[in-house]
Amino acid sequence: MARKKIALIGAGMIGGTLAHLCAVKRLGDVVLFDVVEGLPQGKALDLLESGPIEGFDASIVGTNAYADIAGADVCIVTAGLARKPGMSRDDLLQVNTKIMNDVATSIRTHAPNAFVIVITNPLDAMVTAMKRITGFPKQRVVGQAGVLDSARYRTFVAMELGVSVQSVSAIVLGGHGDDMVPVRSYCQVGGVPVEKLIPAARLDAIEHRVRQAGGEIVNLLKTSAFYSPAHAAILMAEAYLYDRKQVLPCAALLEGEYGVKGFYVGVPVVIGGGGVEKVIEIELTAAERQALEVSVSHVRELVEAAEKFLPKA
Ligand code: TXD
Repeated sequence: MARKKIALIGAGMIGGTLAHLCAVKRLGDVVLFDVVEGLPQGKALDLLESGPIEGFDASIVGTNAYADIAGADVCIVTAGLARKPGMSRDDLLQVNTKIMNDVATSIRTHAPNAFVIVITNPLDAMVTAMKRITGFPKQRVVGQAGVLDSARYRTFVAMELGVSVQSVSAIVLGGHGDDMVPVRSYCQVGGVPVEKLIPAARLDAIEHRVRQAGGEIVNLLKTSAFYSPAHAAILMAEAYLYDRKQVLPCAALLEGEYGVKGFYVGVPVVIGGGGVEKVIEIELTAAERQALEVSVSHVRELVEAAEKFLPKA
């Protein structure tokens, strides 16, 4: 049985971390692509040389040639500019939409059967562009945001209560913007609704921090988060490669679910060998439903703004 092949498009902070995780988790052979010469080759060689120490023997290739991603089973896309302090996710729209157009065209040509996970910001517009340009079925194009955003929610609730993050489950819905929707009514600590354990005012503050969590890291690091987004995307890749049927919040193309048609929105989905196999619809409180509508309206504006940078459909 051939090893799985994982193509990482973008060899920056997240791309390099993804390659590292693929190697240590033995997910398969890795191709690390970037337009910058030397960057993917250097990271790939450095990682390859850690193989004898760590005990992995996957092929890890760094390249500037798209032909090397041929036949990839999974493509994880981080190509683009990262957000700098003071820059909104939306500022990145024009430049990253053009990059996504190139990347998607190349994936369509060289890896036509791949499961594609998009990470590049602004996420909702980038994943939409990827779907549009590749023309892949919706099951095979997904965006990573919700796994990370809900991990942040879990982290902050666990910190508040002094309990293990493993005891906290949470979902964040909507777009990957400042109006994402941490769903309080589904957040639980060891099966206990979080509202029974943390006063509403504190939960308001925690949820505000979740919505601003990307910016909090940017302010500290002067660039965006990379460990946690990489781990989140790897969890999604594993669910696909191992046919886990895992329920994860991801940006998925909605066709009527949650009253949304034709837009990528963060919702709980089942990821297995068929890709995004199912969208799970959950009942929301009136306030949560309204917050989701606001978030979706911003996704719509963002996607429409990106349209003008894409070739005509
Ligand atoms: O949860 C999420 N979805 C995110 C998304 C969380 C954090 C950061 N998120 C976004 O991911 C971030 O705003 C960026 O748009 C991407 C990648 O973040 P990263 O920190 O890895 O950015 P880097 O280090 O700048 O890496 C981007 C690489 C860099 O090496 C460029 O040379 C390369 O992308 N690049 C390209 N690669 C291939 N093809 C093209 N055209 C290209 N242009 C730039």
